[in-house]
Amino acid sequence: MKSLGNLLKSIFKTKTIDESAFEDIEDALIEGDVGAAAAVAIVDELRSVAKKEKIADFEALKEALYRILDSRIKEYDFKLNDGVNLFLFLGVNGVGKTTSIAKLGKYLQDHTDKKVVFAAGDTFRAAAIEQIALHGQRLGIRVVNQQNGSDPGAVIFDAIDSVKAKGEDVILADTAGRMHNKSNLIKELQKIDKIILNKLPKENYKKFIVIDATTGQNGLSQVEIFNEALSLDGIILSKYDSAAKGGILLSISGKLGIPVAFVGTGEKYGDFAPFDKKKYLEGLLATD
Ligand SMILES: Nc1nc2c(ncn2[C@@H]2O[C@H](COP(=O)(O)OP(=O)(O)O)[C@@H](O)[C@H]2O)c(=O)[nH]1
Ligand SMILES: [Mg+2]
Repeated sequence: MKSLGNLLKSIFKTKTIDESAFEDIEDALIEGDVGAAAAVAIVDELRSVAKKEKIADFEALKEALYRILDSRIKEYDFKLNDGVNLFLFLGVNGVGKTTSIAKLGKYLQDHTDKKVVFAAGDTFRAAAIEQIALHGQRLGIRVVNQQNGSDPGAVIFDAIDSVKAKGEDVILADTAGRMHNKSNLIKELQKIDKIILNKLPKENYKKFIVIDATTGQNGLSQVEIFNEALSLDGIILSKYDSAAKGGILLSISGKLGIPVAFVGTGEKYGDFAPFDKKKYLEGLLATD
């Protein structure tokens, strides 16, 4: 499979800057997982910039494209406030929520002096509670949990109370990505949201959605559903290793304006870093 950069390179090599070049750039963006709607909007903008700036060579056109992509995506400004901070992890089953919680826990251990606690809010499957408990054990992070099938809102409620009582700082709260049906899941999540808002100041509570970079345009509809129900604060892109094309961030961030917070690039705790827009865009447009 060709990267977006390589697709563009082959267009630039064989074409002059004309309408058919713009159409091919649009196709290349769609191929790179940017999504049809975003690709059309990006190329419309590119066309008008090229006209306005009288761009005549592909180097300048690529630079203009970079600027347009840059304006369509935002970095999340990760910071911790005084008092208890809670990050709620959302996303469909299997995208990498629990793994990302473990990675962010490790990241905070390495980069801050804050005390982190995991809340095992995915009570839908017994295995999910065991999985987060195991991460907690490995990392030396306290895990608040109840038995399988218990109310996830109650788990998070307990976590907030105990973290306040112990003077700890950060709660990373897991959720189930699946219920008996979608409207149940959304209702459950909205209940959790209310519980948290009753116990913490709004600015100390952030909602992160995890999306799997390998699922392509599906990611956009996942984010739309969760964002409508809960108004998301940030995106975590998982599995941005291997064959992932990554253009999905441009369709999500461009359409919904949600900033990107972290990127996961493997199964190890250290395969995780704050989203670096420059590095991401350079990677997206890189050629070999
Ligand atoms: N290669 C790779 N695998 C990942 C990454 N994040 C999660 N995974 C794997 O994806 C699978 C599902 O992850 P999990 O955290 O259980 O997903 P959840 O259902 O959303 O909690 C596991 O096998 C993880 O090891 C990543 O960044 N890269
Ligand atoms: Mg999980």
